[in-house]
Amino acid sequence: MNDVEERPRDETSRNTLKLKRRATAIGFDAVGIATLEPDAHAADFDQWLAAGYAGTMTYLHRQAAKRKQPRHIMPDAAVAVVTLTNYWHGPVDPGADGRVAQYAWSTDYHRVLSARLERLADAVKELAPGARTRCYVDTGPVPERELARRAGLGWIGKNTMLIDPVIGSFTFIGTVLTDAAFTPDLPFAADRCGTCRACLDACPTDAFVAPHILDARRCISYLTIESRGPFTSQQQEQVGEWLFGCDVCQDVCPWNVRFAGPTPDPVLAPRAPLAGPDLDQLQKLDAAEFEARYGDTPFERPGLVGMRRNAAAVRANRGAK
Ligand code: B12
Ligand code: SF4
Ligand code: SF4
Repeated sequence: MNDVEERPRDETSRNTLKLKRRATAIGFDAVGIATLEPDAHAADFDQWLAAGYAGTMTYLHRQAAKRKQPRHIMPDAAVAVVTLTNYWHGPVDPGADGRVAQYAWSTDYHRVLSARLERLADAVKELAPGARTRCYVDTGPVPERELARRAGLGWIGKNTMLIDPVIGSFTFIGTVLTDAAFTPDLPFAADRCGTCRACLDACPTDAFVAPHILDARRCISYLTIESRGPFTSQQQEQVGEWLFGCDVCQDVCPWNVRFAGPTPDPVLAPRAPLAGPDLDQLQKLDAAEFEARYGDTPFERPGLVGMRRNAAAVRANRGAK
């Protein structure tokens, strides 16, 4: 949690302190308050879209205006209450086949965090009766990393991740926009990447065009989760041993290597068939079996067809090895 005054003088500061304590009690690992002025990187975002780096994620084009002007997401919103939730489970065997990104080892985080954010929104309304709130996690036109940076929670690294200097980058970002008054935190101004470029050099597909700029079309996370249809032979090769998502540019980051600690959160505890699914079995599942096993997990996004495609690619790459 950010440093907070022990004896706040005015009601807004007192309420801010109370809200942050409630956030911690609900289970968030860090919380801060962000202002909603226009994004200083709006032009970079436009260039990113114009270069085609969003691939088939056309919703990013549709949401662009609101992302650049976060105040327009919710009329009358005064601030965003921004939270981080650590989901890291510890170091893994980097040579394993059929790897699954750690964020997907447990029940879909959208479900888990949406429920927690609603409880945080209730706390906002208790502290500021009549306040309006809107909760977002991943879905919605919210520039989540930028708001987290503004809320003082960390900096945006060369791998484009929001890095908290204490927790690292294996975190989910969740926000509550509200018209209630809370005291904003100081934005995280420092860039603590320094001369390091470990993430840029480690990316298996050279997906970083430059520091801070990711061509999503080359990113394994995009290929295995967001892209639809069969892989080209090049895409199949790019996927390597990754069945779902990719953690390479976070696994090598010194801020994770040195400081990240496994989450003790029981709700985020790994579920066995998610962390290391049997590829043969996955390819044989029918729609009903897939739904029963993975319906409440991140695998639901690519669905059975996408996961079968991914499993076939990993098996082919394994054979080629
Ligand atoms: C689209 C998307 C993706 C795409 C594109 C990723 C990307 N880097 O752009 C794909 C499918 C590839 C992806 C992958 C992953 N994602 Co994703 N994704 C998103 C989503 C929905 C939108 C991000 C977006 O707008 N990208 C476009 C770029 C241009 O915007 P941006 O990353 O926000 O960048 C801002 C700043 O970098 C700044 N900026 C621009 N230029 C510059 C230059 C400098 C010098 C600086 C300082 C800043 C800066 O302006 C941008 C706009 O405000 C967000 C949720 C959300 N609503 O924000 C989750 C989100 C970013 N993803 C998340 C996660 C967990 C992942 C994965 C780790 C999952 C995995 N293990 O496979 C990977 C990580 C890959 C990576 N290195 O980014 C988390 C990140 C949490 C964190 N601590 O940062 C988010 C926030 C979801 C969440 N609520 O938790 N993702
Ligand atoms: S998630 Fe993997 S493929 Fe995507 S940028 Fe990071 S290292 Fe590269
Ligand atoms: S690996 Fe190095 S350059 Fe990349 S985000 Fe981490 S500190 Fe920054």
